[in-house]
Amino acid sequence: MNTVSKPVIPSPAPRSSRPEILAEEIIERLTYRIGKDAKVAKPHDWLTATILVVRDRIIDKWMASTREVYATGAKRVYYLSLEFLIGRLMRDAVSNLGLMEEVRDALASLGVDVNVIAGLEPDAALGNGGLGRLAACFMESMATVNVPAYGYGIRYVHGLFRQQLADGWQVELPENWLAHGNPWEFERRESSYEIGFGGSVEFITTHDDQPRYVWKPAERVIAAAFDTPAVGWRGKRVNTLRLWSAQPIDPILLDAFNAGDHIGALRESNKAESLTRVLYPADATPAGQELRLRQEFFFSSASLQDILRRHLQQYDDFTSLPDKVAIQLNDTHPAVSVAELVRLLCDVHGMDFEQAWEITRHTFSYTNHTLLPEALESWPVPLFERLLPRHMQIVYAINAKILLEARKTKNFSDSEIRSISLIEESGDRRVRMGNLAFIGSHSINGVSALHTDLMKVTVFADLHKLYPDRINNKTNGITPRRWLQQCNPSLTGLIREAIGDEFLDDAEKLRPLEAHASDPSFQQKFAAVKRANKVALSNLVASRMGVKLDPSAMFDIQIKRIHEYKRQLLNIIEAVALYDQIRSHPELDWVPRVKLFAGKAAPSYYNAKLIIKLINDVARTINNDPSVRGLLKVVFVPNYNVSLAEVMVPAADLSEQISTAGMEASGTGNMKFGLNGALTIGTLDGANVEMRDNVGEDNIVIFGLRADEVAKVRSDGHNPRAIIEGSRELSQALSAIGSGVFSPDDRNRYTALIDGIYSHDWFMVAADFDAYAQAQRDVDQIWINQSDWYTKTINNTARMGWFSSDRTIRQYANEIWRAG
Ligand code: GFP
Repeated sequence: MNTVSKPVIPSPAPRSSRPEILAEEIIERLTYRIGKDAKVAKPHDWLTATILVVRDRIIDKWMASTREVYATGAKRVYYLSLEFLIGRLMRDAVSNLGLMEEVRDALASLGVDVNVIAGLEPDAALGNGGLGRLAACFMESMATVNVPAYGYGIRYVHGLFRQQLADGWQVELPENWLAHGNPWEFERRESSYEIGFGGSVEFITTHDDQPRYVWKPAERVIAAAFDTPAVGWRGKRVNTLRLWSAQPIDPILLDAFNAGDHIGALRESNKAESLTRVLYPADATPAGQELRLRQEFFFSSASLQDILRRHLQQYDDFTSLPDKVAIQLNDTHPAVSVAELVRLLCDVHGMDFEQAWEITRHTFSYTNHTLLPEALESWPVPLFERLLPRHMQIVYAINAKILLEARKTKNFSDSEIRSISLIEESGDRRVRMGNLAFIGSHSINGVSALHTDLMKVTVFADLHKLYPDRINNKTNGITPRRWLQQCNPSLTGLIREAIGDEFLDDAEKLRPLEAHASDPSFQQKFAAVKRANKVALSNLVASRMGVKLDPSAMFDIQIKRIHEYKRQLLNIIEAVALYDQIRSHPELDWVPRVKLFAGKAAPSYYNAKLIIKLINDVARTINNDPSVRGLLKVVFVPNYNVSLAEVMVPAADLSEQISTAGMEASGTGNMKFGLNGALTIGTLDGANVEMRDNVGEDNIVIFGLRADEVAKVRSDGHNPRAIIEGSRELSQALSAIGSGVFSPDDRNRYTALIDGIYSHDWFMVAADFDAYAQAQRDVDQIWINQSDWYTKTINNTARMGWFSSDRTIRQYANEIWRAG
């Protein structure tokens, strides 16, 4: 008998958060962890030391949250996303722990300004736009509403490129967020998995006479885990964001090295590491296709191996997987997971195909973020087959099963069969990842009511007919912690004064603010907060760009990825038309406006980059024209990222949400602006529709064709030339741009761009122009009556609570995951 009893390991003593204790600990970390004397410490050292102290206060809660799931057997949610657009973390963590004042005081006692060091934290820009930012908001909300969750993604060494402007053109520079190390993350060397590519598949019979397929990959890399804690509001729960980094199996080929081939000795190692080196931008060239598919498989396989390992450790077998595990596929990027889970269950764990397929389908759910056909991923069959030969077999096996079922049970016609097939047959044969994600999931959700309805009749019409119960809607949301409390502390303070603190825990409790919407003294305070935020943005613009803005002008802002369907072009053409009007009618009372733009264009997206150049060309002309008398300014603020959004959103008077109806799945910027007291000018697209329903028609300015009208115009045959000829303002603006008024150095620069509007106008710029211009003049009329303006904008803040991502996550948890 073993007489040695197990030692009782004590938990660390709870830590005090009194400022003097925090200050002591900061000095301690600075000295012993960073190895710096306080006398010579640089601001970055203070930042790291502070993060380490805050992090310790998170860890206790993190461990408790993890232990609790093991103890209770609660279901775990896994959010697989190729993108997490996190931004900075310190303010988020400190504020969610309720330690803002204590940390500020502790640092002040050491002569350090918290705002200065918080501003040094690099943005973790591991995403392109709304999709990645949604994943970051969801991580925070899952912890807030107490869902045991893991985010899984890639630890890109270089996040989204840094954007600079050179003579008004976008220039992409590498981003280096890890340059000073990353104090938030923990490397988990023990959690690493082998990931294979290429090679062949063998069919063997095991010693117990079981037939099995064995994939013999030609290449292997290691996926190593890096964990970052995700803290919920009031620090109640801490979840894990696990990001994978690729590492070589052999760091160096010593034989080659010793034979004098020093570069060749590192070739394998470089190849492995290049897998997770850069975030691959959306809409990029075919050249990067293979890398992108490799990234997708790499992180899917690593995540699934990790999920199965954890499940097996706790539950012994996989039949309980759908009861204990929910895996959400964020877009099609992780869709190869469907085939990978079947492979792992069958080939590695010996399950038969039918059972593996049932388990897979009940475990996955899929979120679609776009209806744009070009954005629905598909891979050339030869590429897929070469890189993932076993998965190709599984895709064919799934396809055979589903197509037979459709033919037999639903009598599907040939054309319906073609449209639900996992293999695209027209032109080059391709594997359709949208169909794979759909077929492999028990729930498929859109991200706004309109988008979900359109999914049913467009991209997934036939799959919806086959599985009518699977498509459902989960309208997006944003976390009010980052997008109100942290980015707009003055407004938060003002709201607390007016209606108390309940809204901090439940954003829908902002409603009582409605009672103050018409109160002149509250309006004055609201306006003062807005003005201070506009001054802050003006200071940023002055220091970065040397452009002076007048904070009493209307700040009219459009910030998001640059894309033709998002219609920055419509906005800038309207600015040109307004410029003409101001010059032709100096006698009228024009409302002074500053039109601000920010956003990045995918490096290979020529028209998007040209639109950036156009905005800058127009800005230069208008801003230097004395006859405008400062009534109109146009500014493109470079290097849009989460931190810049945190300054621009609170400073907006007018929010531009003007996509071609039917093309923006949801939008989430629209929600951020509304929450921070901006009026929206927008089309009935994406979540704008639900915003109108929530804030009321009087509190939003809607214009333009609706989604069904856009579809009709397109199918009936659109004649943009006739429309342009019928609109004096539009035709003048287009001919000014097209003929080189704004580009005297290259008169033909915009000819093709403008010709596109004349010839097909796919994005309905001409079709919507007059309605948009009229809506802008309506906005001016509201602005002139400032009391009316603030009634509307206060109502926006009051009624935006439903768009909290806490609500969205509760719906996912109750209706899809059945967890939490
Ligand atoms: C995409 C869609 C948006 C949607 C987000 C999140 O984001 O309409 O709001 O995903 O669901 F297009 P972007 O990359 O366009 O920002």
